Amino acid sequence: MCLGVLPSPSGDGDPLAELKELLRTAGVATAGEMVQVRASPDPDRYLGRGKLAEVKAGIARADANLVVCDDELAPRQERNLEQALGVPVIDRTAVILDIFADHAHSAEGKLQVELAQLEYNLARMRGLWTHLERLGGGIGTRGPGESQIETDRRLARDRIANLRRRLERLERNREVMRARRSGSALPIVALAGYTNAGKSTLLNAMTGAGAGVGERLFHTLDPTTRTYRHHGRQYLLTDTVGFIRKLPHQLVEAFKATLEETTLADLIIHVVDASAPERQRRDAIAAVESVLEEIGADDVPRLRAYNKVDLMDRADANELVIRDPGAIAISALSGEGLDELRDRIESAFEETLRPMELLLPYSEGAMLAELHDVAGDLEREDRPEGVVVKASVPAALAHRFTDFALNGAGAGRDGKGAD
Ligand SMILES: Nc1nc2c(ncn2[C@@H]2O[C@H](COP(=O)(O)OP(=O)(O)OP(=O)(O)O)[C@@H](O)[C@H]2O)c(=O)[nH]1
Ligand SMILES: [Mg+2]
Repeated sequence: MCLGVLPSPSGDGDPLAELKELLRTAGVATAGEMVQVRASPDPDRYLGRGKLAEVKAGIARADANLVVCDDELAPRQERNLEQALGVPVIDRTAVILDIFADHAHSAEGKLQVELAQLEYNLARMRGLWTHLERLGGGIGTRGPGESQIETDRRLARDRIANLRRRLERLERNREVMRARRSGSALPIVALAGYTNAGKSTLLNAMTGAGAGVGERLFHTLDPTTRTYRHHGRQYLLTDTVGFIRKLPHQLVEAFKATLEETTLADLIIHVVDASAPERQRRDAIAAVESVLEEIGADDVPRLRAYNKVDLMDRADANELVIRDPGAIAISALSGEGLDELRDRIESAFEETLRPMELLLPYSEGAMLAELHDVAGDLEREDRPEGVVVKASVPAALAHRFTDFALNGAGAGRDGKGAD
């Protein structure tokens, strides 16, 4: 049974659609739902008293064995609701944590989820984690006795400290990898967006990678980075965990390191599911913007890509882009708009490029290969003393080639093209 509180009657769409989708992903079937319109949830019981009786009758009618609320519940609300309704009550955060627990594959992802779960449980003095499917299967979850709770809390705190240490170690490894990556100074493009927007599908379409794609929520938890070439130049493209409205705070904390991949990018492509109903789409965009702000990525240049336009009327898709200047319409599935996307990414980096004319002796084959990677297609002319090339080199890398520069072009302090 799904419950929600809305500040005002919903204009369009189903206010509990996302919660039901989350539950489906967690393997729980929805037997019924109820929404109460009130300024804010009741601080003691989430819903008003009258509504509670209605919900209780609804539970009996639908033979439901679990109640899920679309907001994060205070421990007190949860306890009172369980008492009043006679079935286990969980909140949106618990559902999301459960899905993350199921979808975490890498060592780091598993530790991050466990940390988030422990902190969530510690705050509500619950016993150790009980898997949702078991709850859905009807096993009650009355809390353990007082002394058991105390032991659990101490164990949980020790475990939290231990997890934090291990995550810090993993993060240091990740920093080394990042440094190596940025040492190559290839442009880094990060995909960000609401869960299910099509980020992994886009990564696959752009790079030929085999990243997992799923029609359920939060398919991807671990960041994946792949390369692609456009006009000869190499780019790094990173796909990472999807965002959601009311993303549990514990998860943003635990996944900070993973989410930081996004803040290190030179450009963020904000992938939007254009085929979603207007209101849902607007909420999703706002949720992503606010998480980006929270993780400190709001000053990274951004390009909004309306995906899944293959599912829409051409006119509706055009309208989206007209109303959101600078945005682009694409379909990761059909490939529509992807050439334009590559061009747009390229031009975002063009401003950071510096034209150079170099003379590379034939003994510098490795240098020529490196130049090709960072500068893409080259204009070259073979001469007896070496190859003369004209190339656009990222300003940050120009110093690597200045020894070979002709007529002082390049990394000189002429201010031209710097930064
Ligand atoms: N019709 C259509 N479907 C798409 C398109 N892009 C993605 N999809 C579908 O949308 C669903 C979600 O795609 P994913 O690529 O897994 O989405 P994601 O953003 O990586 O999702 P999370 O990893 O859960 O955050 C899948 O069923 C895809 O096949 C598109 O351009 N058109
Ligand atoms: Mg994905």
